[in-house]
Amino acid sequence: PKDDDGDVGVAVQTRAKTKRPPLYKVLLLNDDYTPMEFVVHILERFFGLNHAQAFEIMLTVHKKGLAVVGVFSHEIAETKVTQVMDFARRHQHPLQCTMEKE
Ligand code: TYC
Repeated sequence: PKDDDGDVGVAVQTRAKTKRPPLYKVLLLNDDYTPMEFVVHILERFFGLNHAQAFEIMLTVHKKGLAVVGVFSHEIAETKVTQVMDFARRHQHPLQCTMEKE
């Protein structure tokens, strides 16, 4: 149709927003009962850390109360939390692992 309304057309180019999926921090919490070696084992087994890295993060949790173990997509973070919580429960340790949006 003919554009005779007298307005001044302005073509607005908008940038296509490329939405990155939100990331989630997986946190390990300290407690007084879970053995240090058990925590180190979990960090090696479920987070692919070498022994030195695992020991370092375990000590950080022990001293500071918690630490970020890794940052993942929602689905991967949920899987890690479930794996840690199931493994801890099976061994009757009170270890707590949670996730939070970054
Ligand atoms: N505080 C525990 C102890 O002294 C060790 C520990 C470290 C427990 C990290 C939990 O996420 C944890 N045996």
